Amino acid sequence: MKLRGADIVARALARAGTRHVFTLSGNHIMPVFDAALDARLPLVHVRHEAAAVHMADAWGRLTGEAGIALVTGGPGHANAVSALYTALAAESPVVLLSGHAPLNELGKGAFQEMAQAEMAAPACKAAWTVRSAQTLGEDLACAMRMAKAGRPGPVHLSMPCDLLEAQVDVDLPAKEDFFPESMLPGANDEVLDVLQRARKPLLIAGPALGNARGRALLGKFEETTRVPAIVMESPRGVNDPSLGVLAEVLAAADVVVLAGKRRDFTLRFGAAFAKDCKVLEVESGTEHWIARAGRKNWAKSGWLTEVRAAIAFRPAQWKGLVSPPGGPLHPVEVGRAVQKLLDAPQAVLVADGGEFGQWAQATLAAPHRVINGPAGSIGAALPFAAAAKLALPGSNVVAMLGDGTFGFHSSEFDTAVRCALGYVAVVGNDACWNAEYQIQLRSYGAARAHGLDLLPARYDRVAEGFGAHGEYVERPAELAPALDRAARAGRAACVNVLIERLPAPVFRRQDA
Ligand SMILES: Cc1ncc(C[n+]2csc(CCOP(=O)(O)OP(=O)(O)O)c2C)c(N)n1
Repeated sequence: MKLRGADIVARALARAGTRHVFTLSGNHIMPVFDAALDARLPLVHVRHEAAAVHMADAWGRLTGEAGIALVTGGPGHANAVSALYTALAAESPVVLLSGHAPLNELGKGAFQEMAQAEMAAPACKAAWTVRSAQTLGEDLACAMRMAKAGRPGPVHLSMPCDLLEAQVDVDLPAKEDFFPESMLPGANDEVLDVLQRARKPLLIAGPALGNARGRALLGKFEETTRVPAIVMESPRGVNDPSLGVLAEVLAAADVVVLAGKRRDFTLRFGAAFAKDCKVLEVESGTEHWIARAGRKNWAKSGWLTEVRAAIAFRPAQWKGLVSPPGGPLHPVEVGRAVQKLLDAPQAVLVADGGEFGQWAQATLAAPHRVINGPAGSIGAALPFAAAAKLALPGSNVVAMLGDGTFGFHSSEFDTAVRCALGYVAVVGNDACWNAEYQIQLRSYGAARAHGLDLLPARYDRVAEGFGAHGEYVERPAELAPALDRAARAGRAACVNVLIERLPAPVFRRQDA
């Protein structure tokens, strides 16, 4: 069948079941925009290329499908690359498709010519440039398979625009070519034997099991074996406030299985465990050996209860904590009010930013969570929330973000309004890049803290300017009604809350 290269791309994406393409237009990819019409491929046009990748990332994490971002060559591609790092660290299946200068002009100074695959490679599982229109479909299928296979992650494909315009005689890949073969049982029962013999075993999973499906699997494993199963996906590692005082019990474990979890900085490269603790690293087949756990008998002990209590630990005084009536609000009080929106089926919590993001993770629980993840990169909250609303349209989606973080992708309120994506963004406004300010206070002292102030800006009005709903909260009594109005607004909303400039919590049980 004779097809234009761009039609191969659009039809192949449609055949793979792609529900949304997150994109920002540009010369090199306009043929794909054109081809998307006939292929009935829905495009979500965003305001910055990094937002397209962040949306594809959240889509990948929430649905397990490869999230597709489509951007133009050169500067558009360069803008997109920074966001790949977050997807890589979060082990999210993303395919970044970038337009590219034409092959027949390379080396001669073509418009926006750039070594794109080389630029993306450090933040990708694989990155390459398509060499022939004939292989466009195959290359795309391969990229989608690679993004999802094994430990998921981003894959980049640069598509020279002369190939997108070329007419070739080629068949599209078959539907099954876009999906990895089901994982073979990799590890064997050995891991289970070691766990069975341990007194204080732990299973620590990496971010790829941090989605609802992964957490359900781990919950079942924990129920069967009474081996505590924990996901670590925060840049604060064992000090992740959503894990309470886990650090205290971690040192008591005698066997730790790292299931697709790296022994990296988040575990202090292994120093988080006792010296004589046996650490097993299991890279593949995790789901299979977890599923086989039911075949064995498992002893009961108080260890699971002890670990669960450590994770659930929050300072007792938080319960009665109230902010001064005139404000600013304490982040715990913000969390308490926001939790009501998340106590709903399929609700999604997005947490991003410095200290406020950590407060959010310490105080809030939801069936789905999308956080900036081990990359520790701030800024993705609004694109994440938009993609979450596309993935789970009937759900409450709440994004908690710092005021500094708001600025990275504030124009995504335009995308949210245009695409009718009604999430609630709660901005913790302390007029500061507080996480870095806290570093200055700790490391250099108050007299040398400088350069990190922000204006106490009206982010709610910025959102209103894009047609979203805005709320401004100065006093504690205003918060609950503002959240309620925001949730009922029927469109994206920004609740701008003036908060105290506090360091994120790090728990010790003696604080109880
Ligand atoms: C892309 C990126 N740039 C810079 C940083 C460094 N950084 C981490 S937290 C933070 C401050 C965030 O400020 P804000 O969003 O206002 O949250 P707050 O800490 O004030 O609660 C900065 C600059 C980062 N992690 N990622």
